[in-house]
Order: sequence, then C-alpha cells, then structure tokens
Amino acid sequence: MGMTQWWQQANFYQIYPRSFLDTNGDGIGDLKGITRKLDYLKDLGIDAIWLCPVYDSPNDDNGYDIRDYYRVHQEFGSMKDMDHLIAEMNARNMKLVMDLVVNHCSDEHEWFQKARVSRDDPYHDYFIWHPGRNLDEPSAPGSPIPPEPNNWASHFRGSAWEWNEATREYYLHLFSRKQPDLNWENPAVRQDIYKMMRFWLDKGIAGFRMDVINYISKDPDLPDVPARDGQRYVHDSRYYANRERTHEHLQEMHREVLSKYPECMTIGEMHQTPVDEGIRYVHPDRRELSMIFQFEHLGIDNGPGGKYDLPVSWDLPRLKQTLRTWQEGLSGKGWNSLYTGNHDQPRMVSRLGVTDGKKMRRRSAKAIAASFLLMQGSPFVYQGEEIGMTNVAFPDIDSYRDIETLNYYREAVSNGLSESKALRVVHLRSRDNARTPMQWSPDAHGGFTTGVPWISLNPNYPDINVRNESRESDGVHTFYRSLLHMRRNDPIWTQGTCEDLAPEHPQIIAYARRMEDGSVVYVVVNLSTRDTSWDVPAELADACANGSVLLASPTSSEEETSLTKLLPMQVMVISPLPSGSTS
Ligand code: TEU
Ligand code: CA
Repeated sequence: MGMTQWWQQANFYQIYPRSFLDTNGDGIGDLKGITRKLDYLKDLGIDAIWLCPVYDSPNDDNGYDIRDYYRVHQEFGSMKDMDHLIAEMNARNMKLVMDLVVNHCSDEHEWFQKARVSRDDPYHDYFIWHPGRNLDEPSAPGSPIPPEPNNWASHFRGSAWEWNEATREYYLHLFSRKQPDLNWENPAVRQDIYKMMRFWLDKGIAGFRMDVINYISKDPDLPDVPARDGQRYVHDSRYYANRERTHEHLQEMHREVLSKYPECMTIGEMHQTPVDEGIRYVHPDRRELSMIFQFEHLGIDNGPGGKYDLPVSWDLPRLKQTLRTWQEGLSGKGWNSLYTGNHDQPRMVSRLGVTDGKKMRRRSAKAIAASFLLMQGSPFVYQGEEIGMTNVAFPDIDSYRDIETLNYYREAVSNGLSESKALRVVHLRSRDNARTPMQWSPDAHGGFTTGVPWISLNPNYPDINVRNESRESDGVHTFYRSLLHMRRNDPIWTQGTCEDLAPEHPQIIAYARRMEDGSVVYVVVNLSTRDTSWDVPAELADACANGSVLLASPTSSEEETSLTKLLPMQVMVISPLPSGSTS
C-alpha cells in the first residue's frame, strides 16, 4: 500500500456537536464546548475529530439540511469560534474532519429558493425535476396535480417526490422534503461544491466525511422499483446507489480538489455497499476516497423489515464472517474504517451487550471495543462510547426529536400498530439513542448544560458519566484510553494483517494481527454472556505462557482469569514477547 498516511495511524472521534457540551446555557452544544474538551480528547488518545455538520441550517434534519455552506450555524457559535477551534487543534497536533453534505442541501438554500421559482432560472437545473408520471412537459396551471414520477420512497417515509406548484414539477428528495437532491449532472453544481471544499480545506481542515456520497448519481430514466408487500412507495437503492457515474464524479473531485491537498483524507458513508464495490472507492490507483464507512456489520440484528423492525437475535459466526470479508477484502487494496456506532445508530452496547448492572455493562462495552477496534483500519469512537453510554427509553414520543423517528412512529401508528408497540420499536431503534447529551458528570444534566437541554439526558447519567468511568480502575473510559494508546504505540496495529483464529466459535472472537517479519499480537474476546471454553491454538497458548498481556478485562487483580475458560465478556490482548521488551 506504499507509505503509511497519517490517517491510517490516527484514532478518530466523532462529535455530534448539538449533544457534546453547551457553554452558554442555551441547551445546545457548541464549538466552544468542543474547544474546551480538546485536552480531554487528547488524553483519551484521539488524533482527529469528525465533526457532524455545524453549518447554517433550518435543522429539519439537525444540520444535514444545509442552508449556507460558508456559515457556521449561530447556535454553534461563529466562524471566529471555528477558526479558534482549528488553531487550538493544530496546537495539539490534532486534525479536524468536516462533514460534507452534498447529495442534497436545504430547501432554504439560496440555490433552491431561486430554482423553485422558474424553470428558466439558472439555478433550476441545480436540482432534479420531473413534470409527473408519464409526462414530458409540465401540465397546464390549474389542471389536477399529476401522480408522482415513480414509486421511490424517501428515507424518512412517504414519497421521494414533492410537488412544486410554481414550476408545475416534482423535485426529488431521497431524504426529507426539506432536503432536495442536487443535480450532479450539472457541471456548475460540481464546480460550486469544489469551490466550497477548497474554502474549508484552505482554512486548515484535514478532510471530509462525505454524507451518503454513493447516492449522488441517479438513473436518468427514474424507473419504478418493483412493488413490495403492497407498499405505495418502495425503498430500493438500485437506481441511485453506487452507480458508475458516482465513481466518475469522485475521480473528478479528486483531480480538481483533493489532489491539491495531498495530506487531506476523505471517508465516504456507504450504505448498501458490498466489499467489491467498496474496493472501487478506496483502491489508491483509482484516486477516489481514502476510506469508507461500510454498514454490513450494523445490520446483523435487523428484523426482516429492516432497521425499524424489532431486532432479531444475532449470530456471532455471521458477524465474524462480515468483518472477515472486509478485513480480507481490503487487505492490500484499500483502507478500512473500524466503528460500532454513529449518530444514526442505536448504541452498540445495548445491541450486543448487557446493560443492566454496572459490572456487565462495563465488561460489555470493553468487549465490543476490543472486538471491533483492534482489527486493521482506522478506529472511530462515537461520543459516549468511551464511557459505555446506552440506549435511552423515553416514556413518550414527545421526548423524541429526530425526524426519522417521529415519521416512523406516525406512520406505524396510522398503519394500526399500537402506540406502546411503536414506542417499543423507537426505544430499540431510534437515532435519538445516540443523540442524548454527553454524560460528563453526575451533576445536573450530566454537566452538559446549565440550561434546558434540547433533548433530555438519558436518566442513567448519575451512574454512567465521564467522571465515574475514568476514575474507577474498571471504568470503560480507563479501558478505551489504554486501548487507544496501545494502538498508537506499535505499528503492528496499523500495518498487521488480521487473521481470524476462531471463525466458527459461537461465542469467541479471536484474531491475530501479523507483520511480514513474523511479529504478532493476539486479541481474544468472549463476546457473550456465558462462560465458554475453546481449543486454544498452540501459538496462542505459547504466547500466553511466555509472553505478556497488553490489555485485559477483567484485569487479574479484579478476578481470576484464564485463556482456555473465558468469563462472560472477557478480553485478553496478548503479545508473545515478555513484558518490557519492545517490538
Ligand atoms: O445518513 C444516511 C442514511 O441513510 C440514514 O439516514 C439512514 O437512513 C439511517 O438513519 C441509518 O440506518 C446520513 C446522515 O448520517 C444522517 O444523519 C442524515 O439524516 C442523512 O444522511 C441525510 O443527510
Ligand atoms: Ca450552546
């Protein structure tokens, strides 16, 4: 793969700014709050931050609907605060990765405001329009509104098309109706986006996380997708995900922008993307992206109806197979990212772990971290994971804020699901599970705000918070900190390949990270709530007898542990070298 890049060795941390830290008492996290916590992040072992959108926005989708790409939303602070944040990060040798949301913008963006008025406006062609089903020309003013052009569903429910009376056309929105999709076939759109990217890169940011970037090209025929269980609008990414044109657009973006900033990194959000397609985005010869977020491992407990279906029991061999597919598939061909959650996902500790009882919650959070974040790739820690924050179960729907959650609930109830059943699904699957404020301390509102938080805290904050999890030796924060520092201290964690040592075992994740020179480290996790035993491979038994333990949970001072009979959620990271020797 050639020389190691900074982003291959970096530990990343994702910040959802609205919920991180509020410094002026308005109940909304802000840029000053992030600056204030840089030392906290540095100490945790973080090298770079992915910051979710902080641009000016009407907040229909909490900032993923951008009104002005060149302005900081006033509720987060000012451009001065942004420059200050970047300067303070530079002073600590930390890098900032901004969210690039260019599949769509807000309907309140100047482009759309102009576009929607007249078909003759130059901005009209910045968006994707259609006069209606089977029509080539807009129908006469005053005539009935024609049916939608096709049966595509919006990700946030209902049709992906919204009628615009002024031009007698529909516009496409894969997300909310306040997020019109941009027309990437128009070169002027692309040039405006590149200009905006240069503006931010010139400010000194280190790169971009690219929101739904694999959706930017749509099939120009806009065909119906096959009907499913009598649904009026259907989800089917076939006609807008991973199209050949998307790769062409990304190569152009690389030529015109990214190649001019050789240190910069990019990571594309890639739903619906199998590994062979993933390679095409990240293979260095193709000059598209540095890495991608794949989502296959996050679907393992989805019910048959997808994300908003009740979770089903998950299967460890299947999960390992997914992880292996990506580890082996990208090996030598591109770079992986490692992560277990983000601002759209329920908390992984609530999905794969046990969250009642302090001891098992802590062990579950650590077992999950060791299972996923020690493979090959760059780890991304989502805020709160480092203290084992869990899902929340607010007692009524009015406590929820997320558009996707509220639309799901409304539709489910109107389709006849009882309110209590719909709320149960929300508890398990809502994006707000990840968006409750960061729990800093046992003080009021978890130390997040002195005012009224924009969304309530998880009521478990007096127990689960940074203060408790970092002061106690078996705290989750203590473990994450050790793990992240360990990763940074030995190039084997960056460069070593990943070999699955127990593919079929129903409870154990065990893998070896190997270098060409023969050096090796081992990761062993019992990712289950029961004791288990296994046939320890000879090389690993040897390493355990003669080498050293680099990281463990529980630690030997907490409980007696062994490698052959593993306790629930036990973690052992083992080097064949005796302690004190350097590799
Ligand atoms: O998410 C893309 C996306 O497809 C998710 O909305 C998905 O539907 C679900 O939440 C996860 O299963 C990105 C952003 O991460 C998300 O916050 C935005 O709402 C969305 O794009 C639109 O910009
Ligand atoms: Ca604030």
